[in-house]
Amino acid sequence: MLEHSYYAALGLSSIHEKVLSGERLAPEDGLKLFHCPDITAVGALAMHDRCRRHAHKAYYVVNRQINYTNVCVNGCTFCAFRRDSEEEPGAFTLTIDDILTRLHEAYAAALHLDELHIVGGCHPSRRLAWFEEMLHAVHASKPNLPIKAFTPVEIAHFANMEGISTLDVLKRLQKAGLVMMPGGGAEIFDETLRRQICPHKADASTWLRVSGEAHSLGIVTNCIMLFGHLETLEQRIDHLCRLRDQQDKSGGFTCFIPLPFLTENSRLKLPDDKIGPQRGLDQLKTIAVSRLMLDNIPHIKAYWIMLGQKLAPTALWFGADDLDGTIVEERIGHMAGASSAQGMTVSELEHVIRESGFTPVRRNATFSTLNTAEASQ
Ligand code: V47
Repeated sequence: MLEHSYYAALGLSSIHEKVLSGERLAPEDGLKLFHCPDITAVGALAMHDRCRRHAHKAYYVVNRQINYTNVCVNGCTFCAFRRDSEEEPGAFTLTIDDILTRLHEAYAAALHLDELHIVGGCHPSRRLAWFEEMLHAVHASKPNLPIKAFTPVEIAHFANMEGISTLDVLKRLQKAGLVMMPGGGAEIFDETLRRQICPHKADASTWLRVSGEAHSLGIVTNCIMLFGHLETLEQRIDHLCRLRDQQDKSGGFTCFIPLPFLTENSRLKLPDDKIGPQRGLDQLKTIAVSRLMLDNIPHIKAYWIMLGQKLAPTALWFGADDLDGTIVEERIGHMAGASSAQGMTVSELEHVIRESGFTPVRRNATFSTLNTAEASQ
């Protein structure tokens, strides 16, 4: 940990003291950290916090992602994955058999999954009964496999389609086998910016309310922030503080995932000063500030698909403690130009974690740690 005098010279004296004593940072502290040009000073604070929680452990999960459709009514400007209708080139919608086939292929390839991650676009006609049937079918096929599915945005969409409450949707899906929800759709909470990049998507208060409802039922969830587009640093801090406030109330966020915006094939065009090689530093700093601001969320994920396979392990030194997983097939990032692989093997993940100076820890969807013998049952 760097010397107090070093932080004093950077004008970060009180932040340094707060981090050492475990005191909560104020929004202005987060902004100061963002404005600090010395990335190693910010990173060392985040590393201190991360080591206090997780020592030198770095988590990964043996998982498979499945996107059931990319047809979506929301029309978000940043999204290269979505198609507005079934007729548009590149549109796809899977059947339950397609999903089961992908699941069985994973096991046939000797991948003993500890998480099945299922999300999709907000399809205009697929009804809640189909999703219940799909969860039942997956659960019947692999009863011990934790299913992490549907963002708060999808839950709000199902509720609108059925004319029922989001709480009732959650109860029905939980009964059908849902144990955990991913954090997508949060994007950036600021209302003005949301009107620009995702005007038809569930709004910030709905996203937060649905997350809280899930927590009240015992469904743990994740949360994301999409950054590196048109947002200001103040809007990033506002986003983190809204998540922190929600977590104070409902307590069920397990992991925060800062997602850097990938620009290829996106209708959202960025000004030149927003794109460039400096984005790597901004991504590391955002991970570090997130670790320091979100004192009540246990895990910070460096999602290797979006960050890239070089920056994600580097982020373990900047406050992140999780790399996500084997994935197998990824579409949202790759349709937006991600240059990472489609998946990584367990030995690749463990190797990169070890080579980066950390101890690999295998976990399941809800972050229970597994020993290797238990994991491969
Ligand atoms: O909400 C869409 C993002 C998210 C782009 O909970 C983009 O464990 C970058 O939430 N560039 C969906 N990002 C993915 C997601 C996720 C992924 C992995 C793990 C978990 C988890 C959640 O993807 C969307 C949006 O923010 N996204 N387009 C893009 N062009």
